[in-house]
Amino acid sequence: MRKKVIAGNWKMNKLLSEAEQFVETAKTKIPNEDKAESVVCAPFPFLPALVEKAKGTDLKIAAQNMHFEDSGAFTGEVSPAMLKDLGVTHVVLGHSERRELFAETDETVNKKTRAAFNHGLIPIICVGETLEQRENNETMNHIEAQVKKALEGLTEDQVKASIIAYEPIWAIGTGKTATSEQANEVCTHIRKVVKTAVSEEAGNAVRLQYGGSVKPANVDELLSQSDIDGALVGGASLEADSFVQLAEAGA
Ligand code: G2H
Repeated sequence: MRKKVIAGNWKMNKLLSEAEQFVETAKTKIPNEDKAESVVCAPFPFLPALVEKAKGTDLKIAAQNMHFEDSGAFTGEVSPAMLKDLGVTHVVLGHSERRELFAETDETVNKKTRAAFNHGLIPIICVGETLEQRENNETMNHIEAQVKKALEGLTEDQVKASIIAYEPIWAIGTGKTATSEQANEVCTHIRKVVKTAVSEEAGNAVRLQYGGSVKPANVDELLSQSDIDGALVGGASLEADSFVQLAEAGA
């Protein structure tokens, strides 16, 4: 059985005091780590304080991006070594907003994925198609290419430890959720791609999240699907009570 993983992606929201208040409220209410993993993906400036606040609890703190190099002349960037040093456990890579607005490519996502593992961080690798690609029946091919490139060069154990988030771009922050069948169909395909490209075992172990307008009202149905092992949640993760409800759905 794959353990469910619920990750709240705050994007560029909250101030430090609000972020700390959230963690204070959520940290004792989320399910036991043995039952489900609960992760908060916070903006960089909040990470040290949130890691400190969540210490000793089942809540894990993640970053929303990072650079692939260890250090160097990369003004404005944050390295995997810095994140690991802070106590961050996970990092979101290749979110569609980063691909669309900040020139993230399949190649940089692959470099970042490898760098994450080199520093003991678990990547949450985002893939997804545009509305145009869906309407042109290009979804499966597009997702397959994104997944294969993201995982290139990883060991089988690293692939097993990876989390891949399927986020159809047309469903992000739009209120339009993919139906649970649509979401599961793509997740089943991703698992098949991993089985073929890496191994049967890796395909069975890799955890697949759905993301795109997930909320307490639709999370149960999405999580009941055969190949959906969690959710990456934006808007509905901003309130602690809503995040806790989502996390409980994973338990
Ligand atoms: C998709 C998702 C979180 P939302 O971007 O990654 O956001 O749940 O607001 O659609």
